[in-house]
Amino acid sequence: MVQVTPTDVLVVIDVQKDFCPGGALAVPEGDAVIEPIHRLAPLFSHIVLTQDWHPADHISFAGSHAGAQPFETIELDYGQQTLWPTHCVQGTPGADFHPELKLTQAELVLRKGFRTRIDSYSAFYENDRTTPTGLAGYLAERGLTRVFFAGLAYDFCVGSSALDARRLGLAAFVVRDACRAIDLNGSVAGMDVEFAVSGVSVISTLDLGIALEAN
Ligand code: VGL
Ligand code: ZN
Repeated sequence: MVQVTPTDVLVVIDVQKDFCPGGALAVPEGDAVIEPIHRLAPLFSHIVLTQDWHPADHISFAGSHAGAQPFETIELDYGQQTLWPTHCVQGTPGADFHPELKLTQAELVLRKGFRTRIDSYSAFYENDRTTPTGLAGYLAERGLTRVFFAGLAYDFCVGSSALDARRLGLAAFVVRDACRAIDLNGSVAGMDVEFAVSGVSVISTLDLGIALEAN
């Protein structure tokens, strides 16, 4: 069992229409995270939402590179970058939070990936690994030191965020059954290993005392 305390924060990553079935970059069963997240939410005194928020000509879109296909990897000045279908374009319906997600108590909505030339999987640092989003400072100033993650996708934005939380010296918990994965070229297994190496705790809603229908 893990006991949630008042200085813990739940960070809900990218539960947006484009990452759910029918969306531009649909994660298998992406919308299935909503129910467990709604069950988790009342345990937390603080909730932060992230929103993937790209300009239409974003560098992570296959369409921004002549001859490139979605899910290919290319080399950019900051390293390897997977190319994605155009998704979560600023102000489009696909960038909206899933309409069934009801977390009006969330205290911060953090947008990321808004710089044309850098992608941002992590809620803390963009993919150049140096440009901060401001979330580390926000959590520090508010005295929030343990971060619980849920949402989409386990192997990209949830995973990168949890790893960065550890690098920042925060305790990081990923609520596995409140996440769904893309699973591209072994990315789930790779993330599992990185979590183990970095000290990210992978837990379930049951560890937080929640019995889901699906458990
Ligand atoms: C994500 C790929 C591209 C995510 C965002 O939220 O995991 N994945 N943009
Ligand atoms: Zn994105």
